[in-house]
Amino acid sequence: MPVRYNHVGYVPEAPKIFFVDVSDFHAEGSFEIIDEKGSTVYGGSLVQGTFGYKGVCEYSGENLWTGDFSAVRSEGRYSIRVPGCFVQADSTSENVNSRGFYQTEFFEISDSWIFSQLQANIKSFFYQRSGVELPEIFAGKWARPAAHFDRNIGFHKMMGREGSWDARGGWYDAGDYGKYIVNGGISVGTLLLACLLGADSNEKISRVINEGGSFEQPFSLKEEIRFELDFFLRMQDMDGGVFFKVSPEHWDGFISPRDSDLLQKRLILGKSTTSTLNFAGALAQASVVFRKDDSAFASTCLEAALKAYGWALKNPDETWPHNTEGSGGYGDEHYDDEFFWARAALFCALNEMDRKDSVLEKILELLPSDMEKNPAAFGMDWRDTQNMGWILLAEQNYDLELQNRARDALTKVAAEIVRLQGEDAYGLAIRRFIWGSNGEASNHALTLLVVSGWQNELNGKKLVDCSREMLNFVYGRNPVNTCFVTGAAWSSPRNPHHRLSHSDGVDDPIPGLVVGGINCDRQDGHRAPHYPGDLPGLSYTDERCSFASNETAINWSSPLTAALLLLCCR
Ligand code: 9MR
Repeated sequence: MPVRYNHVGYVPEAPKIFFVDVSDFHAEGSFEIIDEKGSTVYGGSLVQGTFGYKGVCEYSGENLWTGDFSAVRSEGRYSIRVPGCFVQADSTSENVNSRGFYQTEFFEISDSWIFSQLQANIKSFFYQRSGVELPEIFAGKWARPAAHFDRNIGFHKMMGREGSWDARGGWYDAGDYGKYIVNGGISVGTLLLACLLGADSNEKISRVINEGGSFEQPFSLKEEIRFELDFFLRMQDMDGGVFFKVSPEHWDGFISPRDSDLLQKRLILGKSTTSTLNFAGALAQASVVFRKDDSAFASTCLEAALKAYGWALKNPDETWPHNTEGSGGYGDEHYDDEFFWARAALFCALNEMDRKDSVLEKILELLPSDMEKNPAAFGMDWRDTQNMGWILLAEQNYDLELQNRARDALTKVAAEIVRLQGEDAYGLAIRRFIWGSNGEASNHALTLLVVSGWQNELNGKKLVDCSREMLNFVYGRNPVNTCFVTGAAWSSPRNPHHRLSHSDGVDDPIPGLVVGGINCDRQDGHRAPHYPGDLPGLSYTDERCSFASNETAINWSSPLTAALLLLCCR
């Protein structure tokens, strides 16, 4: 199928760009926008190349031309028609009629789709809740009974520790039933950042952050975050260190949580510098976000964060549990970036609580060298967390020198993202598609949106527009013609590598989940997935076995949630 567009929609006042692959498709050079009644509302010409890119895309083999219908601003449902095609590769497509034009499925032009997607994303965290019942009134056909209580679980033998622990609650990490602090930390930290930045923007967003109770959004974003934080607090050991993960003894099959309970023991594994610092960073952020609503909870979070930080200072290189028998590794032996995040978050929290003590003094002393050691990146993930440090420092007002330095570094990063976007056929700043490329693209969008907040209007708008182009990729304008969010469009994944979706007896997968997407490393090759071609950009398949391209994960949903939320603040 030769037309590449956002399958969900475009926003009225934003640029609206699609691409046509002319390699096996002889476009005549024109296109039309058709409304739901079948009338042509706009006609335009295709222009060779995309953004700054001309020629054959090296990772997809496509020769893309651009159609721009930014002039269409009325809300409604539309499709794109490209006349004059002789389709070779796809001649059986129902979308190609006898007159030889290609017409896409319908998509929206509206202000509301971003908001609906935001709600769907937030709700996807609700669906990932472990240990609690999901009642039908909120979960609809995906209702499920409580399971995986994790109230009284033992420690893996590698820990040499007797007894049991209460590790209930929290979100499942991904398509598996593990609960991991490292990845939970960056995910909840990203959502907390969204709360921080969106706090005073507008009434609609304030409701998303503070009010739940509807089918669309059972819990406010803060309540959803708190569900994870309560689990985090349980994962802190007496000495301040934080356990690494809760894992089944062996990998679960595609069975329900209840069946998993019947078949498997669940265990606590490890206590590392990374898990303890991710905890410290996230909990310190939480103390700021929850201060006004619940000062007692905020203090609990801050005390727990300080205790964790203290443990990490004494144990600065405690490694991850090298065990992947029943859960993912999340192995990382580089700790500077986690220290930076934790210190930046604690710096903000201690100032916020007016605790100008010796810990704060010491942190202030160390932050400049943290900045030195951890240059700002395009985005953050479970392994490289320094951007959380940079963003938190850029957004605080307690130390203007640090603020300036952070803003300056991130502004340069944003300029580089924009420059690279101009060189890529699909407008991405990604130069190699790795595991979770949709998370990466969403993180790039998030960085641009954050930086746009302190630019003048013109520069700010440019960054916002660039961020939209990255989301266009996630929502369908990509070489595999797929909207990577479940339930969002006609092309959304039907068979994600997601145990909850495959064990609930419901045909439709749980909605609002982001799959990893194109991943040229194809680590699932031994499962024989049917990738549509050999080129790196074709490394995605909507098959359950493809854990390397079609698994969902909370750390890919969270930057998308944050980016959508910030777009709604505009
Ligand atoms: O997202 C993780 C990716 O960056 C790693 O390369 C990959 C292999 O270690 O693991 C991914 O995370 C998976 C985790 O290990 C287990 N739960 C599912 C996660 C998403 O695929």
